[in-house]
Amino acid sequence: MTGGVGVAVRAWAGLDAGAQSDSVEQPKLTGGALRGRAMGETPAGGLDWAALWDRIPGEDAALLAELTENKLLATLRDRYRDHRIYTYVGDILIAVNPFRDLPLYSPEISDIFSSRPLSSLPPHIFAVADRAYNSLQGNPGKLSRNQCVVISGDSGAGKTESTKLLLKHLVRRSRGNLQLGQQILQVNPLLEAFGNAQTVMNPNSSRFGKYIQLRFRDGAVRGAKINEYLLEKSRVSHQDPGEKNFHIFYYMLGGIPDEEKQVYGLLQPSLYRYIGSKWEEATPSHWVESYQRVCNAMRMVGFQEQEELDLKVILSGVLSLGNVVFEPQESGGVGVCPTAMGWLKAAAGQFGVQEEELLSCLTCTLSLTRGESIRRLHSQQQAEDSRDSIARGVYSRLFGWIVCKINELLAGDMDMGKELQEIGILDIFGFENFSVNRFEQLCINLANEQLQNFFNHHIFLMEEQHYKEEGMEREAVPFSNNQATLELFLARPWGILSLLDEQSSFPQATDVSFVEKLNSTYRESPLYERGRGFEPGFAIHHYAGKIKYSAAGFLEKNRDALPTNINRLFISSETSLISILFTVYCFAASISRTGTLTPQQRAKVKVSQEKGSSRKISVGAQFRHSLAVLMEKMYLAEPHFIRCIKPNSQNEPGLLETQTVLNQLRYNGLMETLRIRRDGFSWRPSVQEFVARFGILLLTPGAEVSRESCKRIAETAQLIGWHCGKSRLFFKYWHQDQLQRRLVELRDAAIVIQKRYKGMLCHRRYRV
Ligand code: AOV
Ligand code: MG
Repeated sequence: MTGGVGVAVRAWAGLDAGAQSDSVEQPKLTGGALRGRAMGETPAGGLDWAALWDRIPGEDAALLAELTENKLLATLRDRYRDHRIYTYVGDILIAVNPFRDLPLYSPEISDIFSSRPLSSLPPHIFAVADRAYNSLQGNPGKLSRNQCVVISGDSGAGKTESTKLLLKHLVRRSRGNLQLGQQILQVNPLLEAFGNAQTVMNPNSSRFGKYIQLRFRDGAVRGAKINEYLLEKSRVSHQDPGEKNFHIFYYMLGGIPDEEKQVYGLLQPSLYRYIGSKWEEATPSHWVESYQRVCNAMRMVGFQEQEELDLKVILSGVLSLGNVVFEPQESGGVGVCPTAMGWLKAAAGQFGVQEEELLSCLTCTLSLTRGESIRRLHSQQQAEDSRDSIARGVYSRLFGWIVCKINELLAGDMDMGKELQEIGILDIFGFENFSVNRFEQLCINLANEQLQNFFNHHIFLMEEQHYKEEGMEREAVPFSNNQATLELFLARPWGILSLLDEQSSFPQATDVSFVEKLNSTYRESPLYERGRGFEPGFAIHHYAGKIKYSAAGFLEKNRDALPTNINRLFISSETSLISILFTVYCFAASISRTGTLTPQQRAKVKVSQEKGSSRKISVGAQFRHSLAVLMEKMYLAEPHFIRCIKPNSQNEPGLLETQTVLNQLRYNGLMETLRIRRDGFSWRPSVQEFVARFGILLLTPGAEVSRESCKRIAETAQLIGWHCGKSRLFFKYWHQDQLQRRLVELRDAAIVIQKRYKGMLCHRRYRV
């Protein structure tokens, strides 16, 4: 153990240094270090946990003497073996998933990262949060750049856990409105219950992406906002082998007492097709607890009693609807009818609509041509597709509504007109490669492609561009640029999403004609491969490897059409939440502000729905738009990167598979990052930004914004090896910590002087 920090950590975290002499092979912990997650596994090996705080070489891989892939891998492996899961590559944090609880995240440890120079502490996720927080603090009265933390990595690599840890530290660090801080942390069970599910890669996989914006004023959290992306709603009606539906269904079925189930019209779990055999495999004991946690979170978020009731009834309705199965009309009649009316009756009751009207939406399409109403009867397949699309539509609107309610709660006092500073945290679904990859995987992998591009832009391209602009001669570091792949997806009018939209707008187009269009358009592209033996399908060379996509269902999912008249039917539902959910569709903007609609808005929506005047945007186009908005926000912010690594594909603690990790290091471009972080200047503030933040070190009020001032500031902080460009300064990543340390020293000195001065005044007054 080196120095006072280790001792302090040992004491504050409740770690007993004498654990080695104890025959129990567990760390001795008090306080909150191990609280919170039930991993089922306890740390073993008679470890001296406090030694995790020793500073050892290798914690910044950019400083390794030998810069090879093997050396980086060996460093990560050695550190992982010793439970040192965090390693820096310059200012980028690599986090290798421990798949077990480690005593690294207690409030006391959080306080250490808030109060000590980060350069004196080992790599840690709290350090990243702290750096982002410090960078928000400009000179008093001046707003500094917004910050964003970008967390990337494969599915199950630890992004969502990392997000929670960042939030935990930031909330504690900012010491703003305590209640709001707690609420920010407590909404998570609600989000995860509705948005996460078990997949073959991760038992708690996020099936939506989120960008959490924490908003600050004067260093205190004043509000938060969650933006959600692309909930994988197809999971409601279909799950591949080894996968489950969204957690909430299991929590509800396992957690609601039998007598209460009647209120919602819930029956035996195994009866439901959308749950079906997945029920038997599962152990429902912890679902009772999870259900309670979700209910508590709903109350905390401020759901009215009626809303909570409606929500559960609607979820039950989704399950009932899933059981409506069709067969051809008896006695050779045309069209289809349900095999049994019971489930239809139940669903109609739960959705608060007339049974006949719901049936009509499922079994036929009504259209208005030249004032004449035309009725087209559905085939069995069409009726079942309509059923599933209604179930998915209801569920995804419910999820959107929950996020709106959460945002209402967390809005805090953000609307008081004053500008706020922001730290955004991006946690999206990780790169996915299943045995069958569908439209959802294409969107998820496109989002990851976009993130990789953002990373490349900041780490490689911007560095190069700044050197050029500022007249500095430096050799560019070659890296694998994925711009062409991104264009293959997003270019207009020939990118995959545009071609998908084009095909989706032709009523007679099919998934096969879509693939034919792709085959002919990308005949020459090295990034595209025709499907061989898995028609209709195709393969794309992503930055993380080649992925084969099955095109089955692409057009339908992109169109995302609900049966005609379902909007009208649901808007007039007696279950008021259903009515809200389908009204929101037209008034997304207003609802996100208020969570509900005024009677006038409702009436307006009803008219526009009846006229059929609401224009439908495809799922692909919506996703492209929300990605673009997100990227715009992120490009304006100062980024901090966390690369999560999955050490093995079995989610086992203590096991690091060389090839699995090596692949991730390769396609994340970490070797190139290492090189550029060693040789380059990763922090490149403008002269204005720099003087605004550190001018105070000159101890003269209103330091002049000039290169001269910058040089004096750097001298004061004794920085070595930095460069002064024409309008920008070029620093090594550690210089920022050095400067920050000087600021803290100055602040501490000022506090001491202030106290002495006050003491002198009191003393004098006493004497008078
Ligand atoms: P992901 O967010 O990257 O996957 P998660 O954050 O859900 O991955 O992590 C997967 C599992 O790894 C968690 O449920 C924990 O059991 C474990 N884990 C991750 N980080 C830690 C940590 N710091 N300490 C202890 N256990 C951890 V996905 O959402 O599937 O892309 O879509
Ligand atoms: Mg996740």
